[in-house]
Amino acid sequence: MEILLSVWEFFQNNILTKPQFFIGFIVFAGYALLRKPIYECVAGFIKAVVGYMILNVASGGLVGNFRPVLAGLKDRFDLSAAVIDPYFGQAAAQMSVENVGRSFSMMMMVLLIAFTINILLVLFRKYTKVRTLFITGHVMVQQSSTALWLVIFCFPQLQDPNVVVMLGVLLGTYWAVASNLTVEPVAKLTDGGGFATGHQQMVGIFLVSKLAKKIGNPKNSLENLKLPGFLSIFNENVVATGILMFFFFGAIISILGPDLMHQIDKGFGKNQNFLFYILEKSLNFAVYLTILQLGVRMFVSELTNSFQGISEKILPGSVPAVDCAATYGFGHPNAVTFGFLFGAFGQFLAIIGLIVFQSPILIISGFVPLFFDNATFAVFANRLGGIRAAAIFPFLSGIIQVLGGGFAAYYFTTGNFGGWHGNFDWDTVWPIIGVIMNNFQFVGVAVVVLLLLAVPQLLYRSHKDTYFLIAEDYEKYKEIEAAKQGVPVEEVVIE
Ligand code: ASC
Repeated sequence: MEILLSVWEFFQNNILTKPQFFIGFIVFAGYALLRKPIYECVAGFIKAVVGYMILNVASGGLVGNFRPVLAGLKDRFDLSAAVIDPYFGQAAAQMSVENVGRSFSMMMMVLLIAFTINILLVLFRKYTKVRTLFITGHVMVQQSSTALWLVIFCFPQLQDPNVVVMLGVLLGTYWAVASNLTVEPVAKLTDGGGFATGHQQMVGIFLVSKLAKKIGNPKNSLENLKLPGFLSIFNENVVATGILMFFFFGAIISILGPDLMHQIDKGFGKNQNFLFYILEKSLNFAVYLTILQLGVRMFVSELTNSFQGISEKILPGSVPAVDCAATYGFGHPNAVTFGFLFGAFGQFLAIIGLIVFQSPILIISGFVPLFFDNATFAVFANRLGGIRAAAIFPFLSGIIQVLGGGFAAYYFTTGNFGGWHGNFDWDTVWPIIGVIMNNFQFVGVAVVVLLLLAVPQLLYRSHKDTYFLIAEDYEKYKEIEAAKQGVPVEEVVIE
């Protein structure tokens, strides 16, 4: 047991929580299983690791650059507010756990059990209908932390080992089932890209992909937008992002003022002009988005080529579920910015609502949910329902994030420690799970797990003939759809 634990600890510290190595080793193993020569396995490992590290530079840059700006609003107005962001949420969850005298290190065992449950659900996919393995390590850590507090909050008397086992089963089932919901949307977006999303808004992606068609028309997408006259400069992603962010962050940074910015941002040089500081900061957004796309392209192509080895030999028919940013390279580049801005409108409107209606808790936008959830929704919505859907869904999501996150921060009391997880699924699905657990205790947990397990069964029933095929052989899937539509494969319409 001791040895097992230290092996797991090593794995967790060096590989699982460093997704670049996790994905790198998966690529290496995948190529090895495909019997590629060793030098190709090594080359694949390096390209995947470097690609992922480039993605990390970009998402870390975005988060590091813009999170303090939003959180600065809290200091500026001296608010006691909870920031809805997974980094703040993780810290608040840890403080909550320790505040009631419990050990936060349980989180490590929760991860182990949850990951094992996910593997088992994929191994028995014939019965469970689960096709996806969630491998986004840093997100798994954040989610284990928040969920650990939820369980301790709902079951204060429960002994540590029972907490760990119960939560491991619950969380592992959520990872498997929710990422499985993204298989069809991601396959269609990426034209059989060979991956799914394993992140923080998986149920949201499913909802958007089901509803987008009803709200808009894919023909009126950002790709087909022809802007007249000077507006045509917005067709170029770097220009559009640069200008929009200049006004967006310009407004917020001006409200915060140069003095506060000097305090919260060491990158703001003493002799730098305020306007040029704002310009540099806003244009950084376009810089990171460009880097992000480069990194994504690199690791995604390695991962999808090599994962065939894993899905042929070890976990038959499985698909890796990875960071939401992996989808950005397959949508219109402006969709990402679009989603962020409309999400921000929704969040700001909802925050004003909290103030006007004197909510017992106040919320400050966190950058991670605001950007990564809503950008993701816009990428899917634009493809399936055009610009209209790409505006409406992030806007609605922004409102839901604030109201759901506000409720959760209040009900589960993490607001007292300044934060809540804040990503879409954690403002919707998880608060509901938490309330059910709190009211119905063990019966509630059992009902939630059973309901979750029923989801892939229902999905399977809705298209039995292509359910596994869409993940295993997208070309074959397209042929079948084309035959159904009575058209050649080149003309098949995949909705
Ligand atoms: C998260 C989180 C991040 C970002 C990143 C997006 O939820 O913790 O750092 O989103 O994964 O690429």
